[in-house]
Amino acid sequence: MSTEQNLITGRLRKYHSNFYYVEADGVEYECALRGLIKKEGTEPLVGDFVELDSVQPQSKTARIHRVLPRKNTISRPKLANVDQVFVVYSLKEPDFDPNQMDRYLTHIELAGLRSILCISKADLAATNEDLASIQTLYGDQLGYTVFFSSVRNPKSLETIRQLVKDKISVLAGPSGSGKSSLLNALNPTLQLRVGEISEKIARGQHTTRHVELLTLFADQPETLIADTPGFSNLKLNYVLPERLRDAFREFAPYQSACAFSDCLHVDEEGCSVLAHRANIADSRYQSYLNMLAEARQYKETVNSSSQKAEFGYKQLDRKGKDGLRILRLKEKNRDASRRVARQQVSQMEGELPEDLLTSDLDAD
Ligand SMILES: Nc1nc2c(ncn2[C@@H]2O[C@H](COP(=O)(O)OP(=O)(O)O)[C@@H](O)[C@H]2O)c(=O)[nH]1
Ligand SMILES: [Mg+2]
Ligand SMILES: [Zn+2]
Repeated sequence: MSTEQNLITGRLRKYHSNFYYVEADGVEYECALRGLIKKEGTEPLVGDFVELDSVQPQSKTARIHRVLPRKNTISRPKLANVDQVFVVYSLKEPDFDPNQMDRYLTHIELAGLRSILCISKADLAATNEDLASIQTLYGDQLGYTVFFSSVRNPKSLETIRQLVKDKISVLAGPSGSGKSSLLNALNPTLQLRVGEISEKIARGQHTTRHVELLTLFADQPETLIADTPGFSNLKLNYVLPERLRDAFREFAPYQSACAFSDCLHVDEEGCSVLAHRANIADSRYQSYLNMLAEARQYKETVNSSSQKAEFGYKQLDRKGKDGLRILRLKEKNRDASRRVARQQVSQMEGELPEDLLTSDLDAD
């Protein structure tokens, strides 16, 4: 392992055309990947700390030798080691859509990350009541940090400036909500493209755009931020119903009093959440029902694949001849197939479902 002596550590900042760009000690290295990393199953994500070998200071090239352990991951956008996600939704153009916003909030909650609500284009608000009702529900009742921004009002950007300091932040939200404009307003030298029709529509094909961690302020090297393309159709079809339920903070004060511990608060007898339904915002409950339908579909696919596993073992057993041996084998195999099924469930329930990992960085 003589090559390992010159390992240096850096952070993966972007991925583009099969090259990984890693910042280490203020230098950006264009990196390839050590062949075995893919086989070992940990492909680097933007935000990862990585060890580099074959470092060539003149050409600023290197090779990613190893991905260091991650603090967390999120699948949409695809990033590792994130501190917080700004969920950017506009009041108008496009119209405020609480159900879509709840999808993002839930997705982020399930990834174990903190979300901050940025309600953008506040200059387009019809009335102050529009703003106040969002603040009441998401801020006062649900406990999110909520703020309103407008690029036409530089003072409104102060909150962002303070919240991002020395953190890794992500801006997420639908296309057109003003994410890139916000970053440009904070730092005009970024010159991010604004107001463009998504590339997919413009070119009539699926174009993958990659996430990049930007240095927001030249004098704050620790403040990194990722602007992301909007995502349409964020489905919660990767989580089991009970985990989804637990991601709804407003159920927490009541659900321990439900008659059944697996209560999903839909139509069950003795449901304490339903008894207190008047305390839960209609839009939030509707968001929950929408996502629950997807989570239930997901549960069905998990169940049918674990049944298949068990069925497969039984078929094998029937081919045997020796009765007693078969019986013993059956017992053993049933345990094994249950174990496989359990593993499948826990893998699928993990924070990074494989299907979301592979192809989800596409713009709307
Ligand atoms: N009125 C108003 N328009 C904005 C504001 N921020 C962005 N926009 C406009 O919204 C459109 C989409 O902005 P963009 O930053 O590209 O959104 P992104 O897709 O989320 O990055 C552009 O036409 C911007 O000029 C704002 O605070 N107020
Ligand atoms: Mg943008
Ligand atoms: Zn209940």
